[in-house]
Amino acid sequence: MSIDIRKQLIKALSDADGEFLSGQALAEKIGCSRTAIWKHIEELRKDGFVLEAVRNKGYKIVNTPEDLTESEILFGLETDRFGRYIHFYESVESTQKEAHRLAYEGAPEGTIVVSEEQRKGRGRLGRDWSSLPQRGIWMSMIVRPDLPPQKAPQFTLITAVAAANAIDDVTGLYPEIKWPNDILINGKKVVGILTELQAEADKISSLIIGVGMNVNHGRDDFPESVRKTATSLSIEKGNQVSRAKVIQAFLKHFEKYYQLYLEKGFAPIKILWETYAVSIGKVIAATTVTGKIVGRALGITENGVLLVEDETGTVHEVYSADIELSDF
Ligand code: BTX
Repeated sequence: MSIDIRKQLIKALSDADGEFLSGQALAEKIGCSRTAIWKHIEELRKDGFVLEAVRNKGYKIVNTPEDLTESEILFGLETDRFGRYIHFYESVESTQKEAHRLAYEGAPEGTIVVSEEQRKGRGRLGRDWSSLPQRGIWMSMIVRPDLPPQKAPQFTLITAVAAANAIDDVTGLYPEIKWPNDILINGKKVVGILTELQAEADKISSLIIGVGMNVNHGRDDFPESVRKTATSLSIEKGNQVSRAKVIQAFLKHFEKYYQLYLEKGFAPIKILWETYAVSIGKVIAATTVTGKIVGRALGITENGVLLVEDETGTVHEVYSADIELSDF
């Protein structure tokens, strides 16, 4: 409902073509209270709209948040390969789906697919990923390492380190990684990572790594189901964040860590990962496909597998799970 008001408000203000519209006129037009208008105006400001308000005249939009474009991503990009081939869309079902198709067709390593909106963004295990237009980074990357498929999960961790590092660089915020694929700020999810595989026999043919990052969402932008657990960079930072800059920083760090991994293996990535890890040393509940393990997270192995020690002292190797951090 409130997202609707917001949309109508933006439409009314842009249709006004630079003329002022009073709070009363807007309230009547949209069919809501003047307080609601005022609240949404404040939300728009937080999201980077520059609005002028004049007593007895009303409001007008002076400037809108920057759109994400291919040239914005390329301008200032410091990588050699990653992000050099960009497939940019206004709206797709899922950037993963597009990247899979491109990978089958032979797209080179470093190709990225970015969309302003995903109509059916996906998480792990068939879950949904909310991907509102213009608010976030909805991106998939094609990576073609010459490695066996068992190594694929390590790429989720390399990606998490690169994303955490990019957030840290661009915003100065303090991101934490929750094994294996979530990045949290102040305990709330800001990034989700989805690593999918195309393999032939015992060799990776390509990895499709999806990164979903909430960047310029206001609180009301999230669907009710995740409003309490999700956050965005702009909510945490208190101002608009350039999506292009975050993408550039992410690609730069990913390229660097990927190279490091190819040269030195997982050990240096593990150290970097641990510096951002939130779950290590804590009591957690890991829900796997076979059941729930409650215990202390000891750390990750050289392969990126999570080690959890239960109360009997048995150490479990967890390859894939949903983790709850709690005070059990
Ligand atoms: P996940 O399975 O770990 O998390 C999915 C869960 O996260 C959902 O069930 C929901 O509870 C919550 N959630 C949904 N949307 C959001 C959001 N915007 N912010 C915070 N929490 C949310 C995580 O899966 C992997 C997500 C990858 C998304 C990228 S976007 C680009 C690429 N294309 C695509 O379709 N998926 C990937």
